[in-house]
Amino acid sequence: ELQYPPRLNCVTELLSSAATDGGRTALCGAQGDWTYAQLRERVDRIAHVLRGPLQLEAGNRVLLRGANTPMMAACILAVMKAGLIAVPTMPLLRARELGKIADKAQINAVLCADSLRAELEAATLPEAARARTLFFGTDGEDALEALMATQPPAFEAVDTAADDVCLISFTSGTTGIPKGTMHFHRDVMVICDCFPRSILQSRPGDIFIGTPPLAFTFGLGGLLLFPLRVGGTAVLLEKLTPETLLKAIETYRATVCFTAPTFYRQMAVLAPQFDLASLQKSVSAGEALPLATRESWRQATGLRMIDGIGATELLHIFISASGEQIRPGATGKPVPGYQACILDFDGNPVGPGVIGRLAVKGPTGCRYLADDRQRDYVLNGWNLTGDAYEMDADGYFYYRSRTDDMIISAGYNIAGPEVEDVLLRHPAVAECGVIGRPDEERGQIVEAHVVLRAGFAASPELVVQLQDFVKEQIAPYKYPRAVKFLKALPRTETGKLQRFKLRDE
Ligand code: 3SK
Repeated sequence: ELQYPPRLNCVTELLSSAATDGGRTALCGAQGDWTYAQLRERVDRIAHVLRGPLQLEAGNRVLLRGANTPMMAACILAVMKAGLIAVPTMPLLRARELGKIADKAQINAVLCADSLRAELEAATLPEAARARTLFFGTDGEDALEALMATQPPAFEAVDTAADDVCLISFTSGTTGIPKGTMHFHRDVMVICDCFPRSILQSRPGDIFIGTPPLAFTFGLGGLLLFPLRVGGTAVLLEKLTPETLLKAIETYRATVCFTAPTFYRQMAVLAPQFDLASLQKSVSAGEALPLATRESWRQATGLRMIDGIGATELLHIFISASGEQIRPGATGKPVPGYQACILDFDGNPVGPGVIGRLAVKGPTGCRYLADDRQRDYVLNGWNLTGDAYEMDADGYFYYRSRTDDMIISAGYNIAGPEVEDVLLRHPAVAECGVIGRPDEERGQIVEAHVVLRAGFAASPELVVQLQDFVKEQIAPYKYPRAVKFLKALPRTETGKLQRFKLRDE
């Protein structure tokens, strides 16, 4: 049972848990480790800066910019502890995109890593927020650290209601038009008490590591909130590659890894060069996990991947499975606390074996900030995630495609990810994205966009080989009639394939 008091500040809960004695390591970063006592003190000093020198008031919104570092984590927590609303933004966003978010979220202040200063300075921000902008990782006159040093080391958390907004998380989804999703203090606790307890079974000794940015709720949960909730340790590193992530797992003796299938695919190839004995759990989310990737990761590490589907709108993962419950090919079952079903396009539930729209209900849900798209996302209390799924008779959910990614070719329904999964098994294919291309004769044809592994070159012969390879393994009508070779696939910062960009080519 998830029950929280009506007055609740999530940061008080996360940082004062009995499990977190002050001497334990809370965060590790490239510049060193922070104990829980050090984290609490830094959070408190930042909270004082926000409410003192910056004169922010309860409910004000603070734009946050930074890569995954302990200081970025402390800023997010401080904003919430001070009764303000955190608006974390993806590090790679450009000035134009930042300006849109700042405007939509009506921000009142900014805390920004000095390394991201140039793009922030080029963005159009409300005047009052510009005047209340501080940078961290610098000793200039607008340095956050300098002001922190002048503030008291302890801050009493602002007495917030459980359903006060503490986070506005932006998602561009795969379409590119950003939406702000609002989350309460209670929602933060809910996600810490659902997936990590029932699926991950996190423990105080766990050391969490991974790639998703803290500005993406997948990363915020997996690499900050979940570790703190159990008194564990979070390793926050910037600019990780598959190779440096493997190295970091070895160095920090990480036990839990959060990243996306693209990373696991490349890590599986390199894994034998590293000592990964500490690793016990590997969580994949952010996009669909191809069976081929699940298998190669298991072969390389012996670990069964914990797949999951989440959404920025619902804050974190709501369908998943671990251990003996894992059924290869399926994402899993609703995480305890959530319900899921499949609806047809008229909104009626369909039974097992029928592909339809995934609908989810639970303790978190979509609340867009001033956005008409709320009407499309929530139907009779069910959140429509935009994914086409199928459920089996045992209640397992199988990803088929995004609802608008289903390819209909000569009357056949073809799920692009199924074709991608086959192509990924071909030795020449490193990455691929499959879309439907309009076609006069067939309505649509299957078109594959392929990134080749090193040592393979594009050729008409290879196209035929790939087509035959698909025809041998799945129904021949699913083979890609068109194959294009690319150097890289267009992806969002969170790793999701931007199929609309492939379609627009
Ligand atoms: O995109 C996802 O699948 C996801 C997973 C976990 C948390 C948040 C998101 C958006």
